[in-house]
Amino acid sequence: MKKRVFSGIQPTGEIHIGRYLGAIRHWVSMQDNYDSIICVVDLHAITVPQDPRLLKGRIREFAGLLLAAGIDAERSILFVQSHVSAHSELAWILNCFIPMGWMQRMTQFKEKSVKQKEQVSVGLFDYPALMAADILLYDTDVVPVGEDQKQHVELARDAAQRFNNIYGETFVLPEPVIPDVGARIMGLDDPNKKMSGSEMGVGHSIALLDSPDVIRSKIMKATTDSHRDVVFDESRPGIFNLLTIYQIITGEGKKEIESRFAGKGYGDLKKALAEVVVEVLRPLQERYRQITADPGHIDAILKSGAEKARPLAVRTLARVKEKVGLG
Ligand code: ATP
Ligand code: LTN
Repeated sequence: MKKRVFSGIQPTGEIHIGRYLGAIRHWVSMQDNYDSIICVVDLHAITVPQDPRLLKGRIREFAGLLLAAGIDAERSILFVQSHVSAHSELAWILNCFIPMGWMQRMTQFKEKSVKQKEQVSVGLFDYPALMAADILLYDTDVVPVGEDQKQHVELARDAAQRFNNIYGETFVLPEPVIPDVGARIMGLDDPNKKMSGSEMGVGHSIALLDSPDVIRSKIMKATTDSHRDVVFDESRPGIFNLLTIYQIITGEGKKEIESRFAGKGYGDLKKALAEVVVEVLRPLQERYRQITADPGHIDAILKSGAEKARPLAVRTLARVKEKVGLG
């Protein structure tokens, strides 16, 4: 039997190349060897304020981009979190087993709540419990995510273990899978900050639907430093980030890349990088146009995805309720 892989993406902001290189591209390649489930996590999106009209459109747009990036609805289950109510139900039950102390250690909450002060929602604090429910409902073995989500997957694993210790074998223990290269793509404008969809400054990120000219202009303006030589040096975060993106897309080794740019400057790297990014996104953008040409297509895929996910989730939820003595 194939192992189960589950991962999710929040339909907020734009899909940038950080999300693509750090996570989505791995979901696509894992479809061959794993039983794969990909979820557009709209309930997570509302942990911070959202415009309802934009949110609904984004859910479809994100699903379309995942399909265009290579998620195959025949081989993977692609669905929207709020279409399967078991996610909310299990999140509540898990809430009652996850100690406050564990949640208080979550670094993402600490970072995100600084900006919102007292207005921060209880949902944002509880975000990892809902994420644990997403993962545990499907007897997930592996969770491919970027570096920033590792702590959340570990909390899901700890929650599963705690529940199993109290009630006996109930949940499969999931493991995070973090890529060796590209687990944390940095902002082009500020290479000390993670490239983020909620960070909307012009020149911060490259969106999957950016035109070739926009991509070229953003990369040429990317923040670097005053050195000249093009080498992988982590103490020069700007150039290191550009080289990392180049490395992932071309699949070349570090030494090979350094010798390609020996005697050349940052400008040469930027020009070459812009072209490889344009070329990797070109077919994806073309597929996105085809997919969205039929307005009913994405909705039909999401409906069928929820129909496939629901019975799996309901079965786990029933097992949990039985153990806890509910109903
Ligand atoms: P944001 O910072 O925009 O709020 P996020 O990480 O919270 O982004 P998602 O879009 O849900 O939001 O992330 C989808 C996947 O992409 C996750 O596995 C996440 O770890 C990964 N990811 C997001 N940004 C990056 C990045 N800059 N580098 C590598 N992986 C990333
Ligand atoms: N919190 C994740 C999105 C997410 C997720 C999941 C990822 C929600 N539920 C379950 C993996 C498994 C993020 O990237 N911001």
